Amino acid sequence: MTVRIGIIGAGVMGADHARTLHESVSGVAVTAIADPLIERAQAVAAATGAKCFASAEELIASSFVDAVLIASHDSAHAEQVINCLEHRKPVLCEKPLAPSINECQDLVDRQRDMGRSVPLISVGFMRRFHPAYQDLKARVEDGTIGQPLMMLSSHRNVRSYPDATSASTITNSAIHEIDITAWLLDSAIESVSWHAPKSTSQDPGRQDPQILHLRTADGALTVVDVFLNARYGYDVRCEVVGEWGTAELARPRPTIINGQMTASTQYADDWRPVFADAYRRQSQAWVDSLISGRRSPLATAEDALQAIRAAEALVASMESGGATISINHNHTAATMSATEHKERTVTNVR
Ligand code: ISE
Repeated sequence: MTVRIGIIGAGVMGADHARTLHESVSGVAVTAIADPLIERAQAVAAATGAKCFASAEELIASSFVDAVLIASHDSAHAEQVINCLEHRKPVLCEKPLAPSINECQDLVDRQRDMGRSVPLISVGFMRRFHPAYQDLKARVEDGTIGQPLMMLSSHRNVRSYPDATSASTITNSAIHEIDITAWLLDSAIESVSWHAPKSTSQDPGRQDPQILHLRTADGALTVVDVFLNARYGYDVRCEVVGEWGTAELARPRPTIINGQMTASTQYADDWRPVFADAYRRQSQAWVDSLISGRRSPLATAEDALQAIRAAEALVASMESGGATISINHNHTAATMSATEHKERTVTNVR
């Protein structure tokens, strides 16, 4: 069986997903690409012979498409996922599922109301498929380092993408750290706080870097620095400190160059080479689940809702100058406006 996939968004990630699916994933054909910039869609479609659409709606409705991968702007995700649900088509949506609690809660509710035993929504928190993160999780679970006490993480990009804000640093980039913390420690994030060191002169429009504190239900604390204009290279670090040892991601050192009395290694320019294998394994796992009819092993809409709750709480902490904000995961945010949510959480300052 071949699953025919339509990709929405022919930007950096849409193009990357198309290449990965076409060249490295079995059981799949990329049959459609949609982008409002049709030349962009055509450029991505060239290698796969996919049909091009100028609108996401047409692609989702197309009889050439069995399942949809969404790699459009974060702000378009919710509407496009709803459209996939209406057409009963499985969808892998890039993170964040949507940039607000209300939208994510709405998607969770709509999917639940469909009453399907196999949910349609999967979310692209690809780090869960990165072999080194999986090994780290296994070490935490098998007790090698004892009870995890804290996690020290860094998320450093060479340069920020255009039109980003201090808040989207959290909802678009730090959301990876939020998801990986809860997944690795197998414990929901219960409270957060946001801190600002001196900001770089490279990006005057926003606070960069940012320091985030994420406290999980079992009391562990993750400290993350997110620095989107770090310039020196794409660099992701993670060390879990346990009661009698630590486990950390090895720093990427594919080659060592020796010369001029110096040994040096190179950094990637962005996340794609670093996580190429994770993207491939995630896509293969998704396609395999579609072929077998089993539940997708990817992050769920509920996982994405938990992550955006922590992200919104961090934005609220930012807006209140660094207060500690509690997160209530039992709360149905669908009934609250974003402002009400912010007010409610800010009053929960410890
Ligand atoms: C981007 O959207 C990603 O998903 C990357 O993994 C992340 O490193 C980057 O900061 C985000 O902007």
